[in-house]
Amino acid sequence: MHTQQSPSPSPDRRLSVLARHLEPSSVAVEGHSNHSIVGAPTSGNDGKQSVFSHIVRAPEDPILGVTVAYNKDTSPVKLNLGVGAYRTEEGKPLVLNVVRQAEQLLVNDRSRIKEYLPITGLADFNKLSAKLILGADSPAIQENRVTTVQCLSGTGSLRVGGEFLAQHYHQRTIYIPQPTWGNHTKIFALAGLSVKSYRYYDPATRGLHFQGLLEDLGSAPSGAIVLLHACAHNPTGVDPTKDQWEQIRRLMRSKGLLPFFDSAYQGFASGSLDTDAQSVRMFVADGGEVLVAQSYAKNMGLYGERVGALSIVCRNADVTSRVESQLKLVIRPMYSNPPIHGASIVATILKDRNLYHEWTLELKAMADRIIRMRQQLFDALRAKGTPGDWSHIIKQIGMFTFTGLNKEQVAFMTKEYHIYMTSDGRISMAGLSSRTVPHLTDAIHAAVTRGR
Ligand code: PGU
Repeated sequence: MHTQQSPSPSPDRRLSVLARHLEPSSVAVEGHSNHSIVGAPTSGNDGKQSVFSHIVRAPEDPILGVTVAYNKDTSPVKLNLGVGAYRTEEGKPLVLNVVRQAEQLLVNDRSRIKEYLPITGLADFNKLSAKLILGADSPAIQENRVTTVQCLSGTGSLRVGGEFLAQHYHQRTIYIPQPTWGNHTKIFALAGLSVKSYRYYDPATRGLHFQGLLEDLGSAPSGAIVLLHACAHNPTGVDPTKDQWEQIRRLMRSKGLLPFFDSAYQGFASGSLDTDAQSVRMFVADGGEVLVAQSYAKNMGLYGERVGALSIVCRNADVTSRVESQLKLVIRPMYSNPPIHGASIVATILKDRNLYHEWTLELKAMADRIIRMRQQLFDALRAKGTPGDWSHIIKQIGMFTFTGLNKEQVAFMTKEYHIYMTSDGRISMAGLSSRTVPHLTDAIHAAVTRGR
């Protein structure tokens, strides 16, 4: 056994230990006798079957699997409209200018260290994230009624919130919209909640099924949790109007339903951070309790940095601090504490007036490019005389258009035109550019006129 005083093994000895491990005839490990390991079911050289041989191959993820298939395609005209990730007019991923600037500041700051963050994450980041979604002058923040914990992007924030509710909330049923982002069902089911759905989208009108929504939430058991997309509903691109939000709020509060907002696209729907946070702020303004999961994947382009936050707005400061103490117990055995880099980027941008302003301009530019793509695709389909009413392309908002194309039409477009999208007919408008609109138009036209 090594003690702190003992010298580390010489390079030679480490090499010979490594060589012994790699040698097929020997599986002995220092300090262990050979026969305790030879013949164990996990040994690799005894001709026995793998202990995992019963495992069946899992299907690819319905969204991320689209990129896997796209990457395998060698066609020069291939187009990935699957994953919701922003691309420039040249079809390239974008690192925001403000993010580059913030990273430079962080690198230059020699006082920065790499110690563990607290379980709840970077304190500045948490405070600024709560302000971003709830509003700088939010009374809930001033009254210390909000606890915010830094989590692994939107997904991690939803999962931590789900685990917390499954452990501590009396009503373990969550209602999610039909349809919704595919991962919601799995996140909440695995967190230990029972997942039910409420009507949201009406394929006939390609709009909100408002009546169905009110009926389904109206008959949900008192206290049930309701997952709401704060803005830019994924995959439909259909959001309630302000009036409709107000009716939803009143119904939910009258029945004691607990709102859990998923805010993955703040700033992407309208181009304004405040406008896109309106739904959340309406629910917080009435003094009631709310959960919000925030993601910086899209609006700061920090996808792979995995930066997000879970905020829980409670009735009073005392409950809030007890809730936070329990959130720490949820997080600690999952991943101990969150990573420091991405949250530092966000905090640097949010606390600097100039960087913040520049961010809002870059965000608006991304949102505007998506809106231009909507108009261009709509115009191109009209010009081509493609059968159908395509006005939903310009009416829907956010990253996606829910085209109405069916599974077979999607498969046809992938096979014949190398255009990749999720099988529900959702296309990421952020993946489109003026250059690729004609190709997509041809494909949609061919798909809908096939067999006519
Ligand atoms: N919530 C919604 C509504 C989302 O659309 C997404 C991402 C998330 C949460 C999670 O995002 P984080 O990256 O964890 O912050 N949806 C995208 C990205 C791909 C995926 O499925 O994760 C999409 O294409 O639907």
